[in-house]
Amino acid sequence: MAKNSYKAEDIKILEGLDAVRLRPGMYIGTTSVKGLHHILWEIVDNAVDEAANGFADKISIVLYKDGSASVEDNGRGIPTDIHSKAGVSGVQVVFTQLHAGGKFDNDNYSYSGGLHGVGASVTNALSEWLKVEVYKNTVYSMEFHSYLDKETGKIKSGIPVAPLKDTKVKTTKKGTFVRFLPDKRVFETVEFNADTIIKRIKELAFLNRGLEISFYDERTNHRQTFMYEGGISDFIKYLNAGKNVLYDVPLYASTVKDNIAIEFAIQHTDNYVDSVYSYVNNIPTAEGGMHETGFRSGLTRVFNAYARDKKVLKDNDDNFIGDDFKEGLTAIISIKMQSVQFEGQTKSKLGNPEARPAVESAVVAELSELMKNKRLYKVFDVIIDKAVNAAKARLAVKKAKEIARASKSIEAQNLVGKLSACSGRKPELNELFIVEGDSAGGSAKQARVRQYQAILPLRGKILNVERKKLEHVVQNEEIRSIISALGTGIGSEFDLSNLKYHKVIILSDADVDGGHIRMLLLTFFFRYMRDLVTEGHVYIGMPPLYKVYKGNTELYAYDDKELREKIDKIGKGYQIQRYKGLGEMDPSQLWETTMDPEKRTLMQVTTEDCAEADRIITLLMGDEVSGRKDYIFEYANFNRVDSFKNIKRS
Ligand code: 1YM
Repeated sequence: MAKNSYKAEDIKILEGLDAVRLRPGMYIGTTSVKGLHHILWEIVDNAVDEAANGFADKISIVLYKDGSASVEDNGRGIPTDIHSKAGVSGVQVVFTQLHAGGKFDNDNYSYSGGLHGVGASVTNALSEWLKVEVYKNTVYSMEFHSYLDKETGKIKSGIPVAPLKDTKVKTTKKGTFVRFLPDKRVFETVEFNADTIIKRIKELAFLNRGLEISFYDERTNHRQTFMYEGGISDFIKYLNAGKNVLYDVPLYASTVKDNIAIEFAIQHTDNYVDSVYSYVNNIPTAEGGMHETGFRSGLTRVFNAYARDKKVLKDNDDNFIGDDFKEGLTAIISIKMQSVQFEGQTKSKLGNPEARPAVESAVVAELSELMKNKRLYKVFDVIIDKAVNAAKARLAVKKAKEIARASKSIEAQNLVGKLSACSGRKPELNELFIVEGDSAGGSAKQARVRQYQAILPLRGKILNVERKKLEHVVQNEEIRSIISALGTGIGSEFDLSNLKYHKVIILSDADVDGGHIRMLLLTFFFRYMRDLVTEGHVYIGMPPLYKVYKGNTELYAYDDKELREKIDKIGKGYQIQRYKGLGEMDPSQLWETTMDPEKRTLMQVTTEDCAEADRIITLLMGDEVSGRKDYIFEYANFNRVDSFKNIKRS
């Protein structure tokens, strides 16, 4: 090429940097503190790339008191020879030509990291000055300045003070050192934030196993170094600190597939949500994309294969779905590839379609390999076990939705024929008595204060919802009338704000049958209207067991101990009536002993520990007969309300 054509190219280069000056937002997104850090990351990215390509293992970042920042690595050093096309040194091209990263037609320079891919020249364009040193036996050095062009009145930026110079000063160091002063005229603030920088270099250290990144803040004398021998496995351990992990060592693999470097690590916790973080060329992809999709389908495929192999899934069973493997999953998927396309709202979604099959097959291949390792059987068994439970929960939710739909149609049909509603319209004052038997129901109807007390008599025992298929639950007439009376709906459609009675009082006999009805109702409430219980709306009415009377004096006793006290109180010549059922009381007695807010005793049902309540209900009302027998022999007496674990007197 003729010499004068180099000059033309030089002019074009300078215009390039002026364009950056003119519209910095186009190149770094913003001139806020975020943009300020962006021009630091452009330099750091080049150093990290050098490390990712295997030529450097140390990077150090320094913030100076004068407001400048420097980055140094121990790699090959930016090329110092003259670039054939540009006719200037490689260093000069890198710092003065836009999009210079990787433009040396060099296949080794494969992973260009910068977010916008604009490279170090943007940092130069937006700095008052920038200094480079390259260490290759001797120290090479070059400086760039910005200055005010007096002729045009405009600022020229990134102008070489002199060509790259071999200072001939001998050095045993290798690598590149870059120091720059961000231009106050460009940025809203020129104060670097140490916390922001530390957070990012920690992430970079996790993502680049073995790379040592040190940080020194001259302004505060703060020094910190990050280096993770375990890379993203250490990242996982860090993310899972404080959670209950299901196995100690994260599963980890690293491979190359279709020219894409793929690395992933996973570990499960007893959490229910997943935390999957993905990266492309060390850039977080918060919106996911092709690599994440491939990762998830790879996991689903390989874990399903394992579950079949281990006969957890029988021939007729459906495969687990992707979501079944998500519960408690903490994972990092990090890939490095060329020609990255970012998409999405925040440009943080990987668009390259080729990443998907590459990652999927890499995950399948690598995990299949690990599955052959006997020492890891336990780990995979735990993962499959977790999926089994997740699948069960998923199917239960599906059924609950069906029920909820059915319960809506119940409310539509007016099934409250048996209900004697109250006249008051304030749910917080209203009480619903669910009463065992028609005769007690009749007494209660006569005794009640119509204004705020409603009565729902139950004819027989209600269905044991624990042992019936869920769709049968909503077909049971007693249950339908309860759902209809309360107005809340059930299951996933349950809405406490529609509750028509803030006290729901179960009134059953103080005998074995009465106790049983109580448990059946509580089981139903707990399974399908849990908040009704946890929010303290469910009560158990306490009819007395005895009446002690003499002349006009009548005293009631709720248990044998109280009976002796009342006998002592009333003195000689007393008579005792033992109530076998609510039906034996006349309306006025029922009012006085059980319904009158002034005199009655109610037990409020609470479930402070839902998981434990759930376990006990499963035990007491479930299909597993032997467990129930054991429990009943040990603790339970259905005739004592306090056999239900967390009952409080109120
Ligand atoms: C403190 C910042 O920029 N290090 C760095 C940059 C480069 C190289 C080495 C490098 C790359 C290649 C060959 C190659 C860059 N070179 C270029 C370009 N640290 C820092 N260290 N030799 C050296 O990729 O082929 C751009 S960055 F374009 F000149 F090759």
